[in-house]
Amino acid sequence: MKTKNKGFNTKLIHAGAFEDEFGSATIPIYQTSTFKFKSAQHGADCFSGKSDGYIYTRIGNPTIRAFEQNIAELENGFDGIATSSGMGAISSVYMALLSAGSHIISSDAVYGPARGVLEQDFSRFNVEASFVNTSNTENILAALKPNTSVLYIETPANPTMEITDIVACAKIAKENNLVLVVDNTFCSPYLQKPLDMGADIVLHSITKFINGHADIVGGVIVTKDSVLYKKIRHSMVYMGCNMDPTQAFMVLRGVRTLALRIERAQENAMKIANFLQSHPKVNWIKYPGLTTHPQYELAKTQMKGFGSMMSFGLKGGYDAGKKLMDNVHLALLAVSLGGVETLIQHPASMTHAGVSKENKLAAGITDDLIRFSVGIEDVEDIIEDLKQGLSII
Ligand code: LCS
Repeated sequence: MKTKNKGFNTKLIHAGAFEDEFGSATIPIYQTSTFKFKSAQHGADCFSGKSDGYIYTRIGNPTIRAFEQNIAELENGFDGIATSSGMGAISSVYMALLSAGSHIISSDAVYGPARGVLEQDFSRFNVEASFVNTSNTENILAALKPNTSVLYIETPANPTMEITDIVACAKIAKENNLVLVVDNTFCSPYLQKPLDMGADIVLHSITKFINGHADIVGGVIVTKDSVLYKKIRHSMVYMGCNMDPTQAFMVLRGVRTLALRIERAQENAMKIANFLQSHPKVNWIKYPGLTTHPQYELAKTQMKGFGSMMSFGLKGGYDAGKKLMDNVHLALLAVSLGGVETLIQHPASMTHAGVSKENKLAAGITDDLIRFSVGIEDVEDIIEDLKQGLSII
């Protein structure tokens, strides 16, 4: 069913719907590596593009295609490219857009490996990267070089919760002939639609909110047009960053409840943020829904809601944080985020351990920063868990 003019919840359920001869209500898992051609001519037509039949699962597969079409409609984009992981999506985009001698400007507080792959790997191919605090767009203008071709932002950023103005970035990108890429993992298209705000490419770790159940790793890219789509699909297919049909089936199941899960989690998050903000042992807290967040006004305009991610520091610094992490019993001490279960982790020693200490500090990833991903449990139980954990410190 085409759902282009339908509401978001209808799109969640019906976009990318699939018809088969049995009238299956859900999309079957086409767990096959290859597809039989009807004839030699049909095979040749599939390869030349005259026929749109499936060839080989790294190139395309009906279950994966259903997810790609679903997410493209959710993001109001041209088309989707599903990948093995969020890093598969990021690497495919970098590979498609960057060449020897080109320069990329990126938010300094991005998911650690999204920065690490530029610093440690693409640098070997003479790709230059500058990492700046993009929440102040003046820093982007100051970092521009004649060879800058890509502006890459993550908003809210992992784990600092810094928010970058997507509309302002789109204007800079347009004026300077840059491709604007937005990692929308922390929001999902339910809360933020970067393509509608002028971005060229949006990508996700679907491991997080889009799948939402902490049971698969995956990624996706949605482009605003066919030129970028073809370029990135080529990189994804040639580098072998494809999704597997079972991953696609799982995420199609997970995405149906995206709006319900996010509504519930962000309602919980607001209450937890208020609890932490007034707790005597909490030194600082960064949640976009609190007026104390430096970009609270911007969050209100570019996000439909404030989401369920937050970071905070305790008065006792890292040692107190460690004690809290060892003494919460409901929240799982685990990396990842955006699932139905509440998670707690320490970025400096975990997700961002690969970023140098100096770069971590410059990006605001302090040693005392604790990241909290609020789930959909009963909020009283999450607060009770934090309360007893904090009382031990
Ligand atoms: N983008 C963001 C904003 C992320 O948080 C992550 C993973 C990725 C991309 C990469 O996605 P993946 O390849 O893992 O699917 N973030 C993680 C985190 O904060 N903890 O564990 C993984």
